[in-house]
Amino acid sequence: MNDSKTPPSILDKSAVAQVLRDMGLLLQLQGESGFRVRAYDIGADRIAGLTQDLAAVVSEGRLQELPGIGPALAEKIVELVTTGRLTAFEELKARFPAGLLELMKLPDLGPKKVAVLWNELHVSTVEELEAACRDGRVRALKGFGAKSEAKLLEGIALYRRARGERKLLGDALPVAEELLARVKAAPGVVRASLGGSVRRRAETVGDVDIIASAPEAGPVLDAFASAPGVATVLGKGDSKCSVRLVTGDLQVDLRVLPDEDFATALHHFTGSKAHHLRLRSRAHERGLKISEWGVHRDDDTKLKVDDEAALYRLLDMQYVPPELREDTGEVEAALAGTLPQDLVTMEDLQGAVHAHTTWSDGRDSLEDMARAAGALGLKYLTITEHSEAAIYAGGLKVDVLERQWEEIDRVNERVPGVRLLKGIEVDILESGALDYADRVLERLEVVIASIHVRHSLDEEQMTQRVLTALDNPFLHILGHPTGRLIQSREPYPLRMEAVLERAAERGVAVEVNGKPQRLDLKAEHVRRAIGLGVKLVASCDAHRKEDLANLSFAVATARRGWARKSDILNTLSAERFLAALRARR
Ligand code: DGT
Ligand code: CA
Ligand code: CA
Ligand code: ZN
Repeated sequence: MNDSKTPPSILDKSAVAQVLRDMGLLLQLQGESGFRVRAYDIGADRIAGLTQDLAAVVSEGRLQELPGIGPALAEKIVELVTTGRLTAFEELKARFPAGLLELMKLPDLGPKKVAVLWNELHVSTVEELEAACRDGRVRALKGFGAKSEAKLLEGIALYRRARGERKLLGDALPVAEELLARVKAAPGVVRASLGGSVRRRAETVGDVDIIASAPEAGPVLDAFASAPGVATVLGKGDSKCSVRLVTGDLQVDLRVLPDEDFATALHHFTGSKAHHLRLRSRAHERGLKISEWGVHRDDDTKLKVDDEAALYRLLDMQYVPPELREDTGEVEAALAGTLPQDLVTMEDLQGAVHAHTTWSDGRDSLEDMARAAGALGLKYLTITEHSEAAIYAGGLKVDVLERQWEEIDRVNERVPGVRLLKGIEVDILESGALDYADRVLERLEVVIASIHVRHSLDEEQMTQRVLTALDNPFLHILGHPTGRLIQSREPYPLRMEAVLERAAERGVAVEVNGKPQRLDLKAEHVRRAIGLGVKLVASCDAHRKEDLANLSFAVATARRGWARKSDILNTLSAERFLAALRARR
């Protein structure tokens, strides 16, 4: 399939609201109060709470219909949405040290106190405040005391913990790609790429790394530092620049080098460190030295390395794709020549699995989902609503399900080129039985079974529950097998080995769910599943059109688990996909 998706805007609703709030804070720092300050706060609340699409409201000129938004504020919001920046905000920001805005976000600190800290102690960063509290310099100030020093230190710790949280790949990657596009368009840029954990498609990322080559770094760094969506420039040198974005509080590091150093720098800054360590000792054995600065012989002559493939050739090993560079056996395999070279790609997918529509808890209609799938170049989409027991998610009673089949037939006639397959995501009940009778299940083309409730069984009960479900002869695909939600819910206790063995035995496929919070199976389990001969599907778990893009995260996770095209059933045509599902043992 082709990968044509509309680029997300750098400034979403929450980012626009954030700029308005910051604007209010800076005005207060400047000594203003009253109506003008409040207008920004009210505006921020309105935008943050908007249920409609902000870009649409702006383009249709309907901003001023929102209560509390007058002409002056509307003009500023239009500027933000259409250009990604706000001149008035930039000008105001330039009057104060950059760190003051950040200080005002600490618990217990507002504009008044920050103004005192700045005027009296020249404290303008979190680090300087921390030092001032530790030295007991803050307690002497008017409006502060020994107690407030202790409280501020606590607040700093809290703030750092929240900030230190890693971001989901699904949140970071679209923003990273947008910035990468800006870097590529900067003056003189020859090559540019994402690096680091984002390029390796890790589940979560600490920060985003971008590597670019250009004859001169300065203009590229300038363009980057002033890109829309940049909240703070954290540091800028001759060849690198770090910024924090408005969206999601994300840090992005850019490095710019001469083009002859691009390949080795990209390789270095892609990591992982563990993978590098292994390569360095391999290089050492061959009289070579690999570092951030390139590949050198023992006598310090520098070797010409045009691209990453050339680097691996120098080490006399197979090329290792970024997603596999984690030192989990890829180095050994690449040395032995056994690393799979045909990992699954987005282009290999012919269909998308696991989609919900307005018939259960999805946002878009059957027809809209079909058209969106077609626009992505997909040939089929499996419609899998929730089953009856999933009352919380609008689960379908059997007569409603039958009516949906009629509607699917109509949509399939109306929308050429894409076939909706009739499926269900049936709940696995506590007993391991499925939520519909066999005589219902046998009439469906695609049966996914998932656990959605009763997560708190112990490992043995949970394992038995899933094994029982796998024994159902009408089940085709096991959905999000561990139930984890990254950073918010642990996987339920499950003997994965037993589950995967049973899936292999029964010929049940297992889902690689591409929803960024799930990524379930995870890469390690994908690899084990393949080892046991289990077939997989790359799924989007879509609840709206945009979620079809989740497929790319399913593919990334599958690749991280070393999956080839032949391991993923939805690389087949619709007919062959259905035949593969039916081939139960
Ligand atoms: P993250 O940002 O925590 O999700 O993970 P990475 O892998 O993106 O790490 P990051 O951003 O600190 O550094 C990017 C890459 O740069 C990293 O994957 C490997 C390389 N690198 C950074 N620091 C070191 C180091 O001290 N030693 C080595 N060998 N490589 C490093
Ligand atoms: Ca990084
Ligand atoms: Ca970094
Ligand atoms: Zn679902």
